[in-house]
Amino acid sequence: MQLTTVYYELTAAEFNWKLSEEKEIKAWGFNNSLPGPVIKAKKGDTLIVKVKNELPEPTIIHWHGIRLPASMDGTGESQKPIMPGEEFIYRFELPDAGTFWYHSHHNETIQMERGMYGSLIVEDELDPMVDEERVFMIDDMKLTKENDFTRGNFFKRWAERHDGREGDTLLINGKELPTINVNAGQTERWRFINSSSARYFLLHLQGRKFKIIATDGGLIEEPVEASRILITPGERVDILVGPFEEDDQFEIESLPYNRMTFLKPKRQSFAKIVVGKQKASKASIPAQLRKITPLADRSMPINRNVKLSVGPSLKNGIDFLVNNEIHANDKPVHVGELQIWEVSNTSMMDHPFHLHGFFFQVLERNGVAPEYISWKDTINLAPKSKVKIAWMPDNRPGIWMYHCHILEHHEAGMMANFEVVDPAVGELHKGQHHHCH
Ligand SMILES: [Cu+2]
Repeated sequence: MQLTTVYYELTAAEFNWKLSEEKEIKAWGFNNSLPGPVIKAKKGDTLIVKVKNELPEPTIIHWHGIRLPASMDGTGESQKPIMPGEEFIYRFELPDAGTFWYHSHHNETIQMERGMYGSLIVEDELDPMVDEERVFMIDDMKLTKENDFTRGNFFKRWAERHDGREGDTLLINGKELPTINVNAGQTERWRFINSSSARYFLLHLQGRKFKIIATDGGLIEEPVEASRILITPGERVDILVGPFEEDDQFEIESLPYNRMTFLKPKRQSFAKIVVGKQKASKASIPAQLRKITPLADRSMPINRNVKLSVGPSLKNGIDFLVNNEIHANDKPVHVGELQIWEVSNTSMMDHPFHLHGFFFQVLERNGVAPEYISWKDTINLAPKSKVKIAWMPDNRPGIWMYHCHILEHHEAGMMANFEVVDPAVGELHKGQHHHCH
């Protein structure tokens, strides 16, 4: 396969965006589009993205799910914010195929709510042949009557900090309840990305069966038939749908999911699908999509505990904690040393745990092996639950992080930084330092 360099320019700015005929907002986003442009490349390509900041405040872009060098991860720990009027060039290889995304990682509760995200699709020769591919970025906005983002009084802000910000303006690809036309007789690949601040999206096609074929880190081993699947903030799921019958109509909806907040779970519609004329299919879906080698055995001992909790706080009323700290620093890990972590949630609400820069495999959830093996970077933790995960720190030393992907919880402290250390390089630095003196 020919490896190439793929170049994009993203300009972050404020612009007017129509969510529907009635609703227009002052969006913040990329290239005057919400979501930003779909970035497309092939596995193994080098991606170069020049980001220009024309917003009135600094920003940083995170490449969610990409196994890139720490210096390109786009967090406040790995780079200086891109100031208004400035540019930054991100450059990294794309080692994995799959459904990824980019989004602001600076003042996220404001910048992402206003639309600073887009998809990054990495294709592969292994991808099953389908008739059509679509990317669906799920979001919601909490807007005032004037269609702005004002946050409201102290109590509303407190509830938002506790629950995460959810609104009644439901979006697929930046549009409110769009109609999507498809053809009968076709097999399509739909790539779902949950880019909302806090909304749990329990995907349902009004009962129509679909096949799950990929998670955060690309294809799973075999298609898995389902009629619903939970996609939490940050997660991605690719499904195969169809073939549908001519004149069929249904909605892409989210079933009620109770994540134990003040907000009441509801069944909600995101888009309307209208099936048109029959078309011949060229789809070819192998029984085995790929092979995934297990990283670890279920019985291997845990070498780190990460506890997510919610506790009272004198200063903030309530704190969102990692190992009893807000904005925590966790111990370093060494390159090449297999990590077996137990992530537990001792709180009474759900949290989606996201690890930057590395994929993990779930070994157990509450002591039970998962239904199928997959690569993940974001995983939900229901109240009073735990997952045992395995991941391998490869040779990409630097400062990394993990956090709850409910943006308000992240902001309120449910995050930790940790260093990936290459012991050999560490030694080398010491030697050089000594030599200088
Ligand atoms: Cu959380």
